Amino acid sequence: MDFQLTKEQRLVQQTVRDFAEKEVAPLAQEIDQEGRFPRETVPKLAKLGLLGMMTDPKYGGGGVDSVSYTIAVEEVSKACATTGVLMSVNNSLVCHPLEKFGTESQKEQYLGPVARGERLGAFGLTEPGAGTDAGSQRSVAVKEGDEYIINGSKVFISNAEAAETFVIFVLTDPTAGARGISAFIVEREFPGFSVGKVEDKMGIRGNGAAELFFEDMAVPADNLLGQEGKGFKIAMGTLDGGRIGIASQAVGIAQAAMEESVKYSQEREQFGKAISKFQAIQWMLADMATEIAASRHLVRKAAYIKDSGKPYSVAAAMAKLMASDVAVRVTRDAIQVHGGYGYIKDYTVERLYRDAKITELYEGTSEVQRMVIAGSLLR
Ligand code: COS
Repeated sequence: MDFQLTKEQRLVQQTVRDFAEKEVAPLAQEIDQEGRFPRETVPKLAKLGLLGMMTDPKYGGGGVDSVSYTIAVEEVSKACATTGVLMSVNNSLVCHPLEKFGTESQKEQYLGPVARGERLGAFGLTEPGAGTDAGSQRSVAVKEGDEYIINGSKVFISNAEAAETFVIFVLTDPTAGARGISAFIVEREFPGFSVGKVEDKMGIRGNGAAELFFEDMAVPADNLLGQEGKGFKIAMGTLDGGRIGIASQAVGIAQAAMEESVKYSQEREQFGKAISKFQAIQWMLADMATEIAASRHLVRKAAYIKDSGKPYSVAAAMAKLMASDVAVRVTRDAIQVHGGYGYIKDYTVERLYRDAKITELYEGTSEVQRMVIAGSLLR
């Protein structure tokens, strides 16, 4: 067992850290305040190869391991959690299923442009009545000749505001429940496809989460991803990797909150000395550091298992459960360290606290992660 990063992984860490500090962090506050999608960052992420990191270089990807990917998502999220999830969605929820389940021609037509960042990706699973109960889809595809006609809608779709290529999940057999779900690749330009209201959210305010509408949208039968009826499994398998991305995002948010707290506690004086001299503050910082390190280990372990080709659903669920819980606790304590100043929008920890909360909700709530973990114990 080796806990050291490899030379390549350290290089990814340093390169992405430098990039995030220079290009991502300066926009974070504005993106949050204006709820603005960071469109100008997309080509920069693409140039550095951060939008298709694990994709085979044959399709324009970076071909790096999943551990390197967790490091990159952590670094970008530390600078701006909105940009972190933009990246995680493109890599984990779009490039991954296109590469794993796509035909050669689908990979050439769709994976390449998404992995190279020429077209941004989004993942459409959630519906108003199908959140945790992802099997209860209502959107329907009916086959007519060499097309499927799709009607329905999606909600809370990250990246939707700017994305051009979508992996969506709809019923091809409404009588078969979750086993009647199929995955399709659709493009923003398809007639009958539209993007609705962009949500005004508590945190990750610039990720362009919006509704999708499909009104008699004709999709070529060739755009079926995987087999008919296998959509639920494709979605669940994809979310396993997505959860590693979100867990990495949570670690990045928590790390940022800890670093802000260390800095502030050494600058802020009360009772004639820096508040870092008080044990109450020191203990909070010590707990932050310990819990972040534990989360990071779970995240990298899940990525390591994924890279080794073994099942990683449970490891991913554990990593997300713990890292998101820690992110919420650490950011809350970071506000405590900052006192009243932490409650003011001028201070980064105020945003971090709001950004952290979503990590307990999307790509499976903490309760879902517990269902996956408990399910593995009680089989
Ligand atoms: N990978 C591949 N296949 C999986 C899988 C995974 N991780 N998890 C389940 N499956 C398969 C099962 O093997 C089963 O296949 P069969 O039909 O051949 O038996 C099928 O999917 C149904 O499995 P199961 O009965 O365990 O699924 P449930 O409906 O009980 O799943 C939970 C329950 C809650 C775990 C699941 O619906 C879930 O993860 N929901 C949250 C969804 C989510 O994260 N939404 C947020 C989206 S934000 S983009």
